[in-house]
Amino acid sequence: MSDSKDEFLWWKHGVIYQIYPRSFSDGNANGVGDLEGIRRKLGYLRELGVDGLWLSPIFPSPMKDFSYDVMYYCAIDPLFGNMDTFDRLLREAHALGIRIILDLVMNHSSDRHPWFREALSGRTNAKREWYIWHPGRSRFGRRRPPNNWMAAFGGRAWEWDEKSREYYLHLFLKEQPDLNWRNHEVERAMFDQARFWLEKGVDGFRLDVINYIVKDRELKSNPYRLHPAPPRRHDQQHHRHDRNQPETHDILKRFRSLLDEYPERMLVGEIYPDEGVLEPETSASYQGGGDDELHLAFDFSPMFAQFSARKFRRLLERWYHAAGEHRWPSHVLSNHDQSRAMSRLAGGSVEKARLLAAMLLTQRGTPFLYYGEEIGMTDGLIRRRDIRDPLGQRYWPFHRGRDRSRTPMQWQPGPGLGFTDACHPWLPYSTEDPGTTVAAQKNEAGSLFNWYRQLIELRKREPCLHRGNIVFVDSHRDVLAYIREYRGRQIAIALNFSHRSRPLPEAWHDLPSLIDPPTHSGAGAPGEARQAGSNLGSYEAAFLEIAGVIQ
Ligand code: TEU
Repeated sequence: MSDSKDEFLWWKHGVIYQIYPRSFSDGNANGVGDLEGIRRKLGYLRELGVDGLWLSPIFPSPMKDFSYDVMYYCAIDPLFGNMDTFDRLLREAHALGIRIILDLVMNHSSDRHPWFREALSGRTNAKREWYIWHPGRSRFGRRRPPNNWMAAFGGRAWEWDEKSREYYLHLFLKEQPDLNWRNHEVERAMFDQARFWLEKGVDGFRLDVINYIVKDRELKSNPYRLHPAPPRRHDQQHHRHDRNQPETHDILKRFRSLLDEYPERMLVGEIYPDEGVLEPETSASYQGGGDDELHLAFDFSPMFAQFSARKFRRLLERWYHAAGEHRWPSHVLSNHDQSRAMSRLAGGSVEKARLLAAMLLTQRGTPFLYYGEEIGMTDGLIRRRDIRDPLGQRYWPFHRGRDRSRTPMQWQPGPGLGFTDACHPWLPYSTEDPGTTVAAQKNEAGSLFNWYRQLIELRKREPCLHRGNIVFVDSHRDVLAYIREYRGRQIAIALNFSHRSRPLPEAWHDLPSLIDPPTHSGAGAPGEARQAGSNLGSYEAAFLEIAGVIQ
């Protein structure tokens, strides 16, 4: 894949936007979002300025885990549309310069997938070894599972099949049996399915829990964590043997070769760490030497961070160090599994959300936005009877589940919020406040939506921001300060994480602002010195020009 100095490569220099299809836009008034709904919003996505869409799974599924339990990998669930709707969406997106990646769940299938049904039919069936089976161990005359592995969604990771008298492995629900990636037939079948989508023109894949796919050959038990994190027993273990096995890298190398047969396709991997643990080095390792495994890997450190300049500097520096020069970083603050950054980090404050957006969109590496982030959607308050997520159903009230970050997109004030014409959306709205809608924010110059649009536009316009180096600058403890540089052009960015006024780094006092109006405080037109001079206002983000022209 070519990457000449000036070429704008969508997945590297652009911005990617995650859509949870059930919740983005409902095209057929049944309360659940779909592909036709997404198609109708392509104009909006172009206006926002994103270059690629990642669609959470749209494959046929019994929906135990909302399409992360896949029944057929090469079809569309009727709830979302059909192959014609998909083809039309892809064609129209491409015509607008928007790429689409799909969410490939390679670790497990649904228990209703024909492969698993065959595997269940008996120990000698040809598909039996496509999954992971074990007769169990006997202890004091009682049958026990082969090891202590726990499922992420509750209980043991082993389910007893009475008919064939063996356990099968499932790291998530028992309806999501794990595929056996030590069996090359599985790899061949999965790669064929990936090829099906690549041939259609799909621009790549987000790979679900890709670091889980290979398990310890001897199925050794996991060690326990010294400080267990209740309530999930799953989190009380170090996941040493049920994920991150070295063979995964070989599989990814082969997958990358397949992708490279097609121009400008991309793989981004979900590298899930032990809950609450920061492991950017592990994420980066799945990018291999930079061009032979994943193009991008998620680092979830910001999901476990606090709103603090020092903490963000530390975790960003660690991520950049782990990635090195040869692997391209990526950045994400929210997704469909975690509390939204607007609630988790910003505590509902639009000012803080603006600061986080400024940070996200001026880093070195590909930014991922999560639908609704651009209008400041908060987590929904989900009542027990409205819980749809299996994690929440199992662990409520200790873990209220992931529905809170999957509530319908808020398009416009009024019934259905422009999301649906049905009486009831599949999940309640997080708010019906007219101000937190696309329609209201489009018309308001200083809105969060327009701030995102402005930042994305600036990032695209400035090679410094989408491809330059980054150097952090020592500053006040509440200020995150850094310089982006590309071929002699330099931009200084200072982010005040405090509600109090804080000093700018001294050398930057008289620099002209790059944006107009510069931000919600410290006004001044482009080319003029910021009026605030030496201080940053409350939660201010300053963009300053150090050196002008590209050499
Ligand atoms: O998520 C991986 C995963 O481990 C999380 O579900 C995690 O357990 C949860 O967020 C609690 O912290 C991926 C998908 O993103 C998720 O939606 C799927 O449910 C899961 O895999 C199974 O496919």
